[in-house]
Amino acid sequence: MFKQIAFMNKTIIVSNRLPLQVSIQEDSLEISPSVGGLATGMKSVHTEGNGIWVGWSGIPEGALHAELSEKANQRIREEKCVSVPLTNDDIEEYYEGFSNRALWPLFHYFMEYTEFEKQEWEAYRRVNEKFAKVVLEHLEDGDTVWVHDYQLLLLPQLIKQEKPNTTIGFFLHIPFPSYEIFRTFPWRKEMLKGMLGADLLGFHTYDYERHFLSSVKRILRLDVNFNNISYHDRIIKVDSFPMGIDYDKFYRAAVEHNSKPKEKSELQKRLEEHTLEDKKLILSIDRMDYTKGIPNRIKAFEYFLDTFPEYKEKVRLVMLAVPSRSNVPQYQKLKRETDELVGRINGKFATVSWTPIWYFYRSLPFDDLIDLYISSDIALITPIRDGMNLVAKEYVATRTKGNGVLILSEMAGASQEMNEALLINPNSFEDFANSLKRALTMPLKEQQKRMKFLQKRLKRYNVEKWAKEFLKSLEEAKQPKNAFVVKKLTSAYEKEIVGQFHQKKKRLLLLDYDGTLVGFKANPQDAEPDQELFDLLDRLQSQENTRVVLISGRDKETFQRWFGDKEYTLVTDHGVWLYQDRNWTALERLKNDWMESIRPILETFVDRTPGTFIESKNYSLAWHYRTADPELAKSRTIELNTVLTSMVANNGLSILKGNKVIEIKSSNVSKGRATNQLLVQDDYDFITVIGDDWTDEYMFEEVPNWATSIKVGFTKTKAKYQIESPEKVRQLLQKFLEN
Ligand code: ADQ
Repeated sequence: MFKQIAFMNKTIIVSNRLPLQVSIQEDSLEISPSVGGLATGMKSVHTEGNGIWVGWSGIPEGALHAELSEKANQRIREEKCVSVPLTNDDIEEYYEGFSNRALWPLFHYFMEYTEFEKQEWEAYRRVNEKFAKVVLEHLEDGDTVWVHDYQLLLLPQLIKQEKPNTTIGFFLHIPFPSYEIFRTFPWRKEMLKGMLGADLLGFHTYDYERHFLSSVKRILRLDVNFNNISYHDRIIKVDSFPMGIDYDKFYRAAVEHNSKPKEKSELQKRLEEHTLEDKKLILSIDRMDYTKGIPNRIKAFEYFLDTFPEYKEKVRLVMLAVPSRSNVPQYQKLKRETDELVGRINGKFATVSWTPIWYFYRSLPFDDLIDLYISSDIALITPIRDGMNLVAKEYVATRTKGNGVLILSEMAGASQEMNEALLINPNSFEDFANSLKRALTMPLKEQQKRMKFLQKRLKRYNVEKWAKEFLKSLEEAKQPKNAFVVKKLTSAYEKEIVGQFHQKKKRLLLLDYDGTLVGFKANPQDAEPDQELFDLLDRLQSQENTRVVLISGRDKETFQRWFGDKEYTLVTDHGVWLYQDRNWTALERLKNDWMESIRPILETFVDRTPGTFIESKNYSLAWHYRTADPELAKSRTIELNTVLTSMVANNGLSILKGNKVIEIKSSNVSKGRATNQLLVQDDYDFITVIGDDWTDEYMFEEVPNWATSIKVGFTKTKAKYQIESPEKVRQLLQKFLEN
């Protein structure tokens, strides 16, 4: 039974490019699976059951005539792939434009390269919608979707809004920048909301995860609990999964190359000559990208040769750069700069028998790559910023004899788990030169010891394990075991409540004000009732046998000003005052002399916490922190709580933690006590109580079992039902008026 279900549900992988290479020669078509790290890692996920991969094939729409295009799609489908049709304009604006001229530089902290073009943003949205359309066409109930990378940040939400029950995972392969960088992005809210369509968001490192959560807290002002985000009625999990490589593949290839004499390629012959010359070989491999720090590395190598001239003619830097995004101007500039630098340094140091830098600007076949890895004494991987960096890991996997030294930039995600490498700050030439010297003189024993640790870790947490761990975590995110169950007010329940309202003869509506009938404002005085609300409440009150009660923590003066000429009953100051038949009476007799000792304490917190303020009411003091920095506010609330706890107990006071507010008031006042006093005034046969705050839980507790209690928001509650927002509350109340 279980097996059958597991087989029926599939996983849909989505990435910008399909894991295929399509090449067309005249009228013939060749499709071969690509061998990249992601394709390998996802292999078992992709081939299992009826899983599919959705992405762009690499061929723009209209590039092939109809017959060949159909043939290509057919072949793509045979590989269990589905292609998303993209036009040349799409590629230019969404991929080369927005993805690679806005997101890529911004997320890698290259602000000076970042271009925010509205038209490209719109293309990005449009193409994400194209991806969503294709995914939705293939999506069935119970399927899981795993979206990859920065080209598709809006996709999770686009899928979620159409199919809320789909389990969606998202993994970002590049860094997530700190809030200070991300906040400069003009469409930051839309972007975060797009990502939050996922149930699990994965990053390479804990730092990226932390940065993301910080932006979510500050920009969307959502509640974050450890690594869980509360968003509407969902809990979204965020975690780090450092991507690995196909370790065995690299290890095996290296063993083979070391043992079997084979026909030698040009490259291998050169490498062998080099070994005979007894020079140490330093290797660097990257995509030609400004994040990889190529010019910087060349300059640092020059600094090394200047500082330690004894290494002239003794070392050689083999630098392999794979052509990449060569249509984007910054990449063309980088290429020119690299060519010039290599020329200049070689010109400066070369002798008749030695050139310090061998530079290749091309992609190499896998076998040649392995040859390079195994022939190099040192790998010099020094990006300025890099999400992970798989080259560093591949180098380690090919060191089957345990020798070799990895010099790795601290700015690569990989450095977090590769402590045994020589980690450097790539911006420090001293650090560079000293580490190179250290690597060149490192005793074999030490090299082997370090390699052993690195290899052990990489072998265990390989790319397949990475994919499995992510999916396991996604499965858990789908059914959070310990999370409470949201009791959402469905339309069926709503109908039932409205039906009852019309049947019953003595009706009581107990309504909290802030956060229930009106949304929160930065300043409480701005949350005035609007005309629509007055009309709604007036009409409810004028229904026969209906009593509307507004019950709030607000002070009597404010409510008098807003509602003094209305027929509704008012309860203010959390239950101190009652306004009934246009008359105020005190429900509790209270002292407020304690305020003079508490106020100065709150003032010191206001001074030290920008964005917070004190609201003084007749019987309570409230410290509001809605607009403060969420992290600072969190630590201040803990601090304030500790300070106050020792003071309040002896004064008969209690501390209420509300929605972004801490309130100190007399212990024998509560909305619950006030509710009780109202309930005994009449023989009600219909009661509905609605509130959003922790203090409203006292009302939910006091009403009889048969009453309807509704909590606004999806946090834990004693109420019977939960509803999304004040807008939804108003819609419900409106239904009481419709026959
Ligand atoms: P990339 O920026 O592409 O990936 P990286 O992780 O180093 O960077 O992967 C490069 C891949 O290309 C390696 O697998 C390497 O073997 C291969 N390669 C490099 N030079 C080659 C050549 N000349 N010929 C053939 N193959 C070559 C993005 C992020 C990274 C993140 C990965 C995976 O920028 O930070 O590690 O995704 O999440």
